Amino acid sequence: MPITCAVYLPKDDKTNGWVAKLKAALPEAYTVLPMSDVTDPASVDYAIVWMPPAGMLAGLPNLKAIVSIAAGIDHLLADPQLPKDVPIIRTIGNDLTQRMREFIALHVLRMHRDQRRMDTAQIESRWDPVTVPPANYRKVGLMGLGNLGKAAAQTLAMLGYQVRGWSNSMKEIEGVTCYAGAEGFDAFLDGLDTLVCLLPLTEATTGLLNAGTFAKLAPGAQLLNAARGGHMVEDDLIPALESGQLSHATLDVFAVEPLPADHPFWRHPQITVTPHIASMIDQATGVSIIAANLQAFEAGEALDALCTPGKGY
Ligand code: NDP
Ligand code: OXD
Repeated sequence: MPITCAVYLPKDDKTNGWVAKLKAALPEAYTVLPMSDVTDPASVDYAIVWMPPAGMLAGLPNLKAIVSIAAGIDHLLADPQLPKDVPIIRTIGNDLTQRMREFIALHVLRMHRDQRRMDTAQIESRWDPVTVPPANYRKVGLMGLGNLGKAAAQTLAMLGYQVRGWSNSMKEIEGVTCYAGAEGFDAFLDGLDTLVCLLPLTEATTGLLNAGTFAKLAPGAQLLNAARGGHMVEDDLIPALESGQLSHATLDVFAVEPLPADHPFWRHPQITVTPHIASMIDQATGVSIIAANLQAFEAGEALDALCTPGKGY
């Protein structure tokens, strides 16, 4: 019996690219096809998907696992008809962690060193020297200490920042002061100069970046959200920037993506917008991770990428 893998991404050309590369990467025993070509839903063993429409996965009665073409699984859990007993395998790996390390280091440094001011001065041919304190004077806090948050925290610690981290369960990470749970949240936030969000989007983390949270940071603090748009109450951001509570925000993720052209974030001088590219997966990397995960799962091997049922991430 072939092992059938059906692939879905919202754009057909993307789906076809993933299908072609997965076919090339997997042994002959695997049949890979676009979800739109499935004629017998009962034959599908694995659904490999990004943002499937609600109900699509419920229509596949014999799934062995659902593969998220992303580290986040919120795009699956948003489906009220998601089959609850089918394991979910997320797509994580060293390349993706490395890309996130780079993105976080780049933008924490850019905000700390006031690079936007230099960029603006250059456009105006204006010599505008400014001095800022070095990293060891600055407190940076990472919300989320999973694959990505831990690596980002270690990178920032290496750069000399005073680093704090916050997670569900208490961690021990060299060079990082750790806090956990709702009871540790205020102490974690207290007086931070930069707040970085690398949490999964769950019921408990939705809207955590809000006016109340911003008020606990140092005046003029900086915000970096590279997790999900749903973590931030978007209406609270511009008032916090205009009151001086925040001095800059760098946002890679938004409530609505792509960010609509008339959204005020695009033109705000204290906001940097990037188009959800912090650790964007490329097909070659994604395919090699997914092909290895599928074969390990078929062989009954333990997988770091397997989500714990009911945990929500
Ligand atoms: P992990 O699942 O490895 O880590 C999640 C971390 O968040 C864990 O440390 C977990 O705590 C913590 N956490 C979860 N819920 C809470 C809570 N309620 N309170 C406090 N801490 C909590 O995720 P990754 O690091 O792999 O990825 C994080 C997110 O980053 C993804 O879910 C995705 O949304 C986003 N992402 C964004 C990308 C981009 O390009 N912008 C690219 C890739 C991912 P504990 O360790 O105790 O379980
Ligand atoms: C992810 C993402 O979750 O790219 O992997 O956002």
